[in-house]
Amino acid sequence: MEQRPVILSGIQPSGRLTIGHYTGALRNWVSLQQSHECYFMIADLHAITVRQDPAELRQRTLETAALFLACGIDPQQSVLFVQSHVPEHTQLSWVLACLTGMGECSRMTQFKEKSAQHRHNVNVGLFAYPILMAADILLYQADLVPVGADQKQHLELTRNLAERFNHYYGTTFRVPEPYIPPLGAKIMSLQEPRKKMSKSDPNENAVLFLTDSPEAIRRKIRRAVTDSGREVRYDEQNRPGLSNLMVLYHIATGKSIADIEQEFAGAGYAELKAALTEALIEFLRPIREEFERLQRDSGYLLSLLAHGAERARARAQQTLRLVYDRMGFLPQAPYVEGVRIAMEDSSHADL
Ligand code: ATP
Ligand code: LTN
Repeated sequence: MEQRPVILSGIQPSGRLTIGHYTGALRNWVSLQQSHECYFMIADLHAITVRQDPAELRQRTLETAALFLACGIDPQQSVLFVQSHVPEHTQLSWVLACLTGMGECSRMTQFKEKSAQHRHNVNVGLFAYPILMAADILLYQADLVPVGADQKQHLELTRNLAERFNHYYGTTFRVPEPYIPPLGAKIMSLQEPRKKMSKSDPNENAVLFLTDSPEAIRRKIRRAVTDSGREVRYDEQNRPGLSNLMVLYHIATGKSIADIEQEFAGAGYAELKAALTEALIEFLRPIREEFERLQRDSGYLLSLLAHGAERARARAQQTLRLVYDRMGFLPQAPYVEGVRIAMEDSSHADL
């Protein structure tokens, strides 16, 4: 059988997923899953780099799985799994940590931002976050990693670590390429359009969740901050608020930016907002309905994740074995009953 190129990507279950997760990640996962062998992961180990309530984390993990499916991930085609179910991720992460310079981690933008945001909990996990991410990717020998623009720097570190390992120990890892969509790689906050839309924003009106009701969508788009001016013309630099809404309209309708400009020629922001509201309501409705249906069937979700972990682990184990061998770790011989081991002979045997 022809080998398809491999994809790995992940999302943390650290909150409700937003339209940003859809455009930056999920939408591209769905469109690539037919032509690639895909591993889609719920990154729960990454989520604990900031404090999580245990009951909530458990619930969010299942919710995230339900949303992956509701957005169109097909479990017949793609492997869907939870990161902590595959212990090889943390094992490879340690090996890679021993190849990473302190400076490489401390210069990561996400680390700088998160350590400023969580000043009272700047932990070693937050610092080593991108090393675990590199392990996630390299374990699966991924060719392509579809992510939003904010993850580009982490992907560069991953590529450097793969090349470094290959250089010291012989070719072991595929060096992955990022896949960052040309439009929608960074959906901005509806309230502060120069800031990324983030699931942990305390201002609910700034964030469009994939599970928002029509009423919530109406309210949030009505209140969305736009820029001065009247004309509907895409200009990310000078009119980030308007441009963000145009990208959302593109996502919800499939229309190109040029067609959108033409559609609203002579009209103003109010018309765009009205059309966008209706388009988003219709676009998100089937996702929300499917999500609600799946939510009621946690047994199904759990068994799907168990099967996914088994399939993911089969691939991860192969890479880890190779890595351990290349590093010079002594292979563990099988224990055979009846063969005396040194300890039994020694005078300390019964200590
Ligand atoms: P946090 O919980 O710290 O806000 P996050 O939401 O950025 O984190 P993840 O949940 O792990 O982090 O994000 C998963 C994927 O979604 C990544 O590929 C990320 O780039 C993408 N993504 C997240 N927010 C956006 C956004 N506003 N626009 C585009 N892509 C996004
Ligand atoms: N750090 C990513 C989530 C993530 C990921 C990965 C993405 C964890 N492991 C592996 C791609 C590949 C983020 O978006 N915050």
